[in-house]
Amino acid sequence: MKITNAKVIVCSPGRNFVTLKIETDDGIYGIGDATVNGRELAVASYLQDHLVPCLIGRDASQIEDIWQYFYKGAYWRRGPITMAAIAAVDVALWDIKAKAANMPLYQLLGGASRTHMLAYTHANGETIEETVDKVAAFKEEGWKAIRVQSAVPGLPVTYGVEKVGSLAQAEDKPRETLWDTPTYLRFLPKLLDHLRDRFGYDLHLLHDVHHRLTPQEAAALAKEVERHRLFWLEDAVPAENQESFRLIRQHSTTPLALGEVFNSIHDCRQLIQEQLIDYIRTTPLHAGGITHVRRIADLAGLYHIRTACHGAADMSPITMGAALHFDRWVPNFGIQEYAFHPDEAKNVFPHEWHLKDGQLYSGEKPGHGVDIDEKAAEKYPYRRAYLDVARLSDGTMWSW
Ligand code: KDG
Ligand code: MG
Repeated sequence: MKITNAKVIVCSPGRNFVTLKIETDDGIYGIGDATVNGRELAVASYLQDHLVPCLIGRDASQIEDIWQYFYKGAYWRRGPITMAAIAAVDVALWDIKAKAANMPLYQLLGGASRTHMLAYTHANGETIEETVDKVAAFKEEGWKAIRVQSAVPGLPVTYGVEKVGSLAQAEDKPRETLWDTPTYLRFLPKLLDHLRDRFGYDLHLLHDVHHRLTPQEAAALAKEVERHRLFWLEDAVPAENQESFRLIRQHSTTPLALGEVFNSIHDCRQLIQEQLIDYIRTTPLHAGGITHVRRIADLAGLYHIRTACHGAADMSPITMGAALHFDRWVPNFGIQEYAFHPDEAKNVFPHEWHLKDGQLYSGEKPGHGVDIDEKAAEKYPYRRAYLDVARLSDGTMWSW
């Protein structure tokens, strides 16, 4: 089965998405997501200008060889743009292979380890009361796990407290937000106190620190919130320095999650081998496709670490489809993040996966079960968009 054509489709149905569609000489096509939020055109060019010309004429069934060809052949290995581009090729090829085999993708990976996936979504409130109300509403809908973020009084904008699906779409330049660690550290335990008072302990609560703390601050926070028995504390510290997680680990038993920004197994090798985390958040998009995330998952499994694919709305419904087939198979599955896509995106990307009572289902259609309506995509041209940045009150740049 030869690759006859590959095209890059950039569209903005509510937010920007970059899609690769690979076509073959026997009429089967597959699609992969290459979206890197805020840097979409860089990865579109990487695909269009550098990978697509090398794809034409190749045997679409050689997924592993094509992965190695682009990874080793780049010479400049790893990095979010390279790995997202390779991921789009990889996911599209797995889609093609599964369609050719007339099987849902999870069957090709080794078959189902579970019928459906535990998922968590986001309760983001402007006030503690609003966050509590949103948690109550999600609980009522059947959600078993909820990420809780609340605006921190005194800070004009707080991470996560945004309209669903429209995170950070500033078009001219990044919005500058203010960060203050002591204010946040005083506030978060109060939010969690309210939530545990109201809902007890029979509900999984998660919280995303979004890379804002130092290891010492994170260790103190993780220790303080042990009493709230979180499902996890996410991205407590920027993780370039993997060994900094030792300090947090030595001081607390609060479960730790990270890895949504990682793009290869080397970004998390030490974290995994020293058992410094509990959940690894790499996705089949930013971490090199199904081919690479399954390697990360296998390494993690040796150390009792479970998977928790990033599922923000800034990855297209294709990534959710690929992740759910991966989740359906992976033996050491933990949880799947789910953030609601804008309605326009659901129309551009018809999909088989679905949500029911706070659980996710992969669907049974051959392939990963997500398609692209190219005519509909044309109605939503690309709009430049940026993620926020953060500064301290004296102007110092901070991690957002
Ligand atoms: O593009 C950045 C988002 O994907 C990120 O802010 C979302 O942290 C996130 C999460 O946990 O979903
Ligand atoms: Mg996160």
